[in-house]
Formats: sequence, structure tokens, C-alpha cells
Amino acid sequence: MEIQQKIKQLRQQLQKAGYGYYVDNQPIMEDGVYDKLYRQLQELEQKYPELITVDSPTQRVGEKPASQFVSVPHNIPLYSLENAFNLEELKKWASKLQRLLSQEVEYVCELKIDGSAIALTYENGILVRGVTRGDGITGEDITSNVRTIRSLPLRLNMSSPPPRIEVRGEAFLPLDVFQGINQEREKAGTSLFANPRNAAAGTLRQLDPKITAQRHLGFFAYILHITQEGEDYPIPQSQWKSLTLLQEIGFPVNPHRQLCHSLQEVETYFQEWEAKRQNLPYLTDGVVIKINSLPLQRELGFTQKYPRWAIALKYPAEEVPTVVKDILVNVGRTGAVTPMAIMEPVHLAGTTVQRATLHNKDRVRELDIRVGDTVVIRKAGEIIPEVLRVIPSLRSSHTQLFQMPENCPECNAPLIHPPGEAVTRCVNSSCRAILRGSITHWASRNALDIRGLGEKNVILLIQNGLIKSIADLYNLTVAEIASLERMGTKSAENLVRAIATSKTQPWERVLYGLGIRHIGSVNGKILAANFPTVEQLATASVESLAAIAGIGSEIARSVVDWFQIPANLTLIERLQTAGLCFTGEENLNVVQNTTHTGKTFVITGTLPNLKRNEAKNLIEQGGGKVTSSISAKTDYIVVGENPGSKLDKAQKLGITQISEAELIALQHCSSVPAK
Ligand code: 1X8
Repeated sequence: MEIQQKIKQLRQQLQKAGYGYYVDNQPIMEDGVYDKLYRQLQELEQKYPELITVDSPTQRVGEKPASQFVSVPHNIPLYSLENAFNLEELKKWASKLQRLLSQEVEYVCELKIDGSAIALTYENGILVRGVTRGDGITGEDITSNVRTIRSLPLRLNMSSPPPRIEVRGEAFLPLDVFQGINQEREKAGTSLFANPRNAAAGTLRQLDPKITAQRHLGFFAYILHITQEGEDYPIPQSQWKSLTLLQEIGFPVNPHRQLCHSLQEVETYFQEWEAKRQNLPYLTDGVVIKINSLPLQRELGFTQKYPRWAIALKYPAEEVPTVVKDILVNVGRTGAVTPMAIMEPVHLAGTTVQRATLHNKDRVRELDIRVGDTVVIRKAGEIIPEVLRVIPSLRSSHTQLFQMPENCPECNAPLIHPPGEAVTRCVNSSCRAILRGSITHWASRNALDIRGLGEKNVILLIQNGLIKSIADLYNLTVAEIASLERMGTKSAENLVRAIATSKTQPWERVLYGLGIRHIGSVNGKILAANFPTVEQLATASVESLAAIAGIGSEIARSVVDWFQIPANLTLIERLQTAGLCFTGEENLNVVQNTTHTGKTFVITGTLPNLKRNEAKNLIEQGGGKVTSSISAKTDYIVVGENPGSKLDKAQKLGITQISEAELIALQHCSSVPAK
């Protein structure tokens, strides 16, 4: 047989086998046979490199990591979907459509996969481009990563493919793969992914496609844009037929779809899957309902934000019962004492959960929570789950009410309950929990950014008596650190170098790193811009501080109080001697008048693209401020997926809700949604 023919045959065999394995879950050959054919193809391609094509099964994983991703405009914008949170809202949507269309319609119901949306372009049947959703208008070109998804066809199964088709779908991490990844990360001491959706998004944005390939992403296609008729297919005129065609040309399409002829059938589908989805090997967070007819879809068109012809009906945030094994209190760097429930590990929204915050003493009293109680916990977009309620009927007879301790569990100093506040506080400035928290904060990413100085190492250094203050960090030697358990010379050298490098950090970060109450990274920047030296700041009055835009009197008081404490002045002196930067350039224009200036934002839920930190930075760069809880002073709430209870509260207070896209748009234009 001719070489070219042989290569073609091998590729077809391998493609078929891959489809059987990754899409149909019905392997058509043994692994050994597959490997043998694969090696044959590899050898032939090595011998005849001019015959290698991009759609060859050997070409899924590219060689070189990228240095960055390129932003590209979408060929067709990716809209997000309007959400409905209950059947009432679904009915409203449907009756509006009935009015607009004045005819009976069919609906297609599909599961809403909790992953990361991507857009794929095939030219002449070959995968040429994969792009993240981004803001829906532009995304990032992640073609080399998309190619590593084994269930995705590199070449379409069509005899006469059109010049171009666009496919939309969801990339996701199967739950078992997700758990494996987090187990590895735990062993390696890297931070864990909060949930499979974040992990999928992170995996798609890996610069090294080899890593993406190892992570075994799955994919389901759900939208097909095709405008040209072919010999072996007509252009589908319905969503249902599009899904069939997608499947025929080689895409994995979720099998749990249903064509419904009435809204009643849609409701039944939704209710059926509420329970059944628990047994799927991937996460779903709702059901997507689309008008079946594509001509009707075109007639309905789009609003500013959403297609009118589709809606996402979400399942309520998952709640699960578990048993409280213990109630501990945690002392943070500000001395705030937070009660935490330690529970029997349970699976919740894609992660294993065994701790939940109980917030404060008032909340504990309200819950009446006791060790041994069965409780219901919920995770609503936030990483730390919370206890929603106790199930009193499952309480055994001899339980004891939990009492907040009178003394600090770390240093035994008496705890303080400031009048009018729910918080309980340790005010012993030499409490080791406060020291631990302060140093960890000093080293954290937005402060002095000392790599390798996470909480574990901070504890190690404190326990071995090597540091009693932030300033002691700057006297540490390689020999001292290397003498500690689990610390080699190499990591000791790296740590000493990272600590030394922190001396180049600017004044605003040093100020933030000091951990003065109410001085987060935004206020740190504002103060550093207004007070170019620490001496000026240390002698400022409450009035002069409070006169600065963005600094209220409570913040002003907290700064003045901090500089009254002799130990803090000693700390500054020592840090100055060590060479840290306590001066900056006077620049009263750092925070310019933008649409964000002076506005207060709260973020809830997981944003589609931006990490929390990134969203925060964006707001702060615009002169806005991010706080963690909703109050009447909040101007905007930025709402992501699985919003928490903050959203309910914001709705009650009538606070303007914006999406990530609107947040980004706010930065670039001056039109602020009316408040
Ligand atoms: C998002 C999703 C859609 C579907 C499934 N999962 C999603 N996450 C679907 O249509 N089957 S559609 C969609 C969107 O348009 N934003």
C-alpha cells in the first residue's frame, strides 16, 4: 500500500477508536492494539514529516508552552443566558414568548453543565481555533489546549465539510478527575481548586498544553452555527436537529436531552433531573431550555444581554446534612475569634467539606448548635461553607450548648466583647495567633509578596522561636532556617532571598502589610498617595485623614490609634533599619476620578472570567472599594455564578446588581447603570 494511503487508514482507525473510547464509552479495540497503531503512525510520520497534518491523532499535544494567550474577537458573540430560579420565573418567560410568537412552541431541554464555555471554529472540516468565552465579545485563543481534549474531533466526520462552522459547548472536569487533581495538589502543597468549574477554567488557561492534556477535560457541544448546505446534510432548522448533526459529525453531545411539546413536560424534566443529576459524573447547576425552531429563534432575537429564545433554570444551591464533631474557635490576625464547626466530611457541590464557619457568638446562639448535632450546610459560591440550620429532631438528649470561651484558646488572655459588636476579640498584642496571622498577612500576595512564606512556614518559624515580630524576618539566616525540620538548604536560601527581595516593594504595599484595621490594599494606596512618608502619616490627625476622599472617620481613627501604640512605632523603626520602604512619591492623582471612584462594591459568587483578586484589583484601580459584606452603603453588587446570601440581602436593600461584563464595561465607559 502506498505510504500516504497507509497513513490515512491509520488515522481513520485511530480516530474511530478514540471516538468509541472517549465519546461513546464503548471501546472498539483493546488499549494494546490502539497503542500499536498509534506507534505505527508516529513512526511513519517521523520518516515522512512532510505528510504530517494538523488533524492527525498524533498532533493533539503541541510541543511548546505559550508565553501568553492572545485576545481574539469572537466570530459570533457568546451571550450568557437569562436565569430563572424557580418554575414561576420559567412560566413568566414562557408566557412572554407565547405572547410574542402567538403560537404553540416546542422546547429543547438540556442539562446545564457547570464548566467553562468555549467556541470552536472548523474550517473545511479541520479544527482551527478554540476561544474562551471571555466577555462574550472577545476571548482568549486557547487552540493548543482545546486540541488536547480527547473527545473533541480534530477533523469533522463529513464528506464535504462547509468552509466554516462554529460550535459552542462546555468544557468541564469530570468529578473523579477533579478530585484526583486536588489530591495531587494537596500532596504538592499547592492551593486547591475550589470547585470543578474553576479547575476547568484554570486548566483551559494553562500555558503548557501538556498539563492541559494530563487533566482530561471533557466536553459537550450544544450550539451549532452552520450556514452552508452540504451533500451529506441539510442545514438543520431546529435545535434538536442541530444536536443530532453535531453528534453525527463527531462531537460529544450530552445524551440527557429532551424535546418537549409543552411547558408541563419541561417542568417534569426539570424535576426529574433535580435528583438524577446527583448521580452524574460531572456537575450540573440547572437546565437550559431553548425554543426548538431556529427560524423562531431568529424572530425572537436578543435583548441587550441575552437571547430571548433560551433561559437557564437553576437548581437551588445544594444543601447537605452532616454531623458536627467539634466546635473550635479560630483566632485571626486582628484577634477576631471565629467559631468553626468541624464536621463529618461530606460531598458538597463538587468538593469535600469538613469545616464551616459559624461567624460569631450571636450566630452561634441563633443556631443553638451543639457538638453531635445534625446540621444542614450550604456552599453558595463562597469557598467556606456555612451552617444553615440545626435539625432539632435529630438531637440526642445529652448535648451541651456551645459557649464561646472566655479566654483566648491560643494565649489564654481574657477575650473582649466590644459593646455593640458581634465580634469577640483577643487584644493581647503578643498572642501567637495574632503574630502568626500578622506575619502571614505581611508575606501575602498583595502585601510584601514573599514567596514560600505561607502559613505553614510561618508557624514553623514561630514555634522554633526564630521570629517574634515581622521585623525578625529580616534577620533570619540560611543556617537557621535550614536547621528546621522539612527545610533543606535550597529552600532556606530561596526563602532568605524572597525575604530580601521584599525590601524593594513600594510604600503602599508596606503600609497594607502592617495590617492596620480597615486599611486594605485600596485604602493603603490612597493613604500612601496622600502621605509620602510614614512620619507624615504617623502624625496625621483624625480630621486631616477623614478629609481624604474614600477615608471615613472610622478608618481615620483606626490609623491614629495604631500609631499611638509604642510597639508599633518600634516595629516601624526596626523595619526602616532593615531597609523597607516607608516613603513614596506624593501623587494625589493616583486614584483618578473614574466611574468607580468612591463607590463601594461587594462581589458574590464565582465570576466567569476574573478571579476574586483580579476583580478587586480592577475596581480598586478605578478608585472603587471592595468590601466583604452588604450594607446600605454598598453601591454595587457584582454577581457571579452561585451567588451567596449576600445577593438576597442586596436585593432586599435594592442595591444595583451588575455582572462581570458590566463591571468591565463600567471601567471603559462613563455610563453607570442608574442607581
Ligand atoms: C451555557 C450552557 C449551555 C448548555 C449547557 N451548559 C451550559 N453551561 C446547553 O445549552 N446545553 S448554553 C450556555 C450559554 O449559552 N451561555
